[in-house]
Amino acid sequence: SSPQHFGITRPPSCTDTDPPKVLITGGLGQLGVGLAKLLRKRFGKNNVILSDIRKPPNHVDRSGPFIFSDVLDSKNLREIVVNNNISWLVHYSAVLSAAGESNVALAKEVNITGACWYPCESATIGAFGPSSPRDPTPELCVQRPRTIYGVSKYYHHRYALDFRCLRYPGIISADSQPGGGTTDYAVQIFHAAVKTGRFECNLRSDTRLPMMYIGNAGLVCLVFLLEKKMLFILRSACPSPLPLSSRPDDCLRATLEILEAPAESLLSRTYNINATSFTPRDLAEELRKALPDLEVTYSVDPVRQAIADGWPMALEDGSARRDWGWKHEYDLSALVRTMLSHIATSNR
Ligand code: AKB
Repeated sequence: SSPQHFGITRPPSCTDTDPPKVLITGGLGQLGVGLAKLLRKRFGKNNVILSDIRKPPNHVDRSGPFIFSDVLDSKNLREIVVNNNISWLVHYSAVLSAAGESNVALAKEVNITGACWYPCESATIGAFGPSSPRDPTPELCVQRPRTIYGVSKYYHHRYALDFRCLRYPGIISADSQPGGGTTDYAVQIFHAAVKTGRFECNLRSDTRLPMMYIGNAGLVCLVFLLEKKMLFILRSACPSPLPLSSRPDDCLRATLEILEAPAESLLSRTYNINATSFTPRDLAEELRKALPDLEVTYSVDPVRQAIADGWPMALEDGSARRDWGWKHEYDLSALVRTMLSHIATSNR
């Protein structure tokens, strides 16, 4: 099928005076709910529509509009864009890497056919393959991804879409769970560590992958401040300097920054972003500083291991730092302290 832009030909721009009307597809995955919350605060709750093919679970913020949208149904999408005067379209629908390998037909549909419409897309380390340099992986290099998930992220080069694309590392979130990915272990281990003190990891202990934190530590820290007894946790939970505002954390901030960057500063349309990079062993060691009895065993899933072995170990992100001032704030230790404090608060 040929690409269609639904009339969205202008890239997003922070010089626009009217707030954008935003549609987020695949909004109930790991990233969409947090992004909707952030964009609603910035542009008004009715200007950001979260969409998915599933019913939102109860914990999802219902303060703004939620609608059904199926990225495989171009007529449905066209109607949504036209009826709601959408000007920014953030495409988060995807079947993740390991799930994609077990259902290639579905991944092709969602990740390739479903991605051909978008002026603004997200991608991940899955866009690279074993023939790309892995440590660090530059912005411009041989890609040749081996998974169907990766092929689909590469496919946009075939279309002359005017869009902004971020290549995310594995994303670590406290309040949303990934599903069917290769980097999922790095979220699951936190919940298992707190709940049972044990975790069985499906990647080898020395598998190094790039990772990034998503969350809103500023708000959490403020909550802690109100409860004086939690002051100690506040101090150990936040990276320094303490983010005592509602400044969003790495992944959401990067997303907002690229969406709002002046078009003329973007020398590229596709950017790698990097934060930290670690192995399951590094993560377990860092977790043991807070939970010394944590036991981690390894039962390698050959599909996930083969995917991880062909992915970047770290991403080179000099262009994002140069063009729109990208700067990460969460290294491994800040990420672990913040995740643990989030999980502790939500379990109280
Ligand atoms: C996955 O593991 O498939 C995703 C990704 C890194 O793209 N989290």
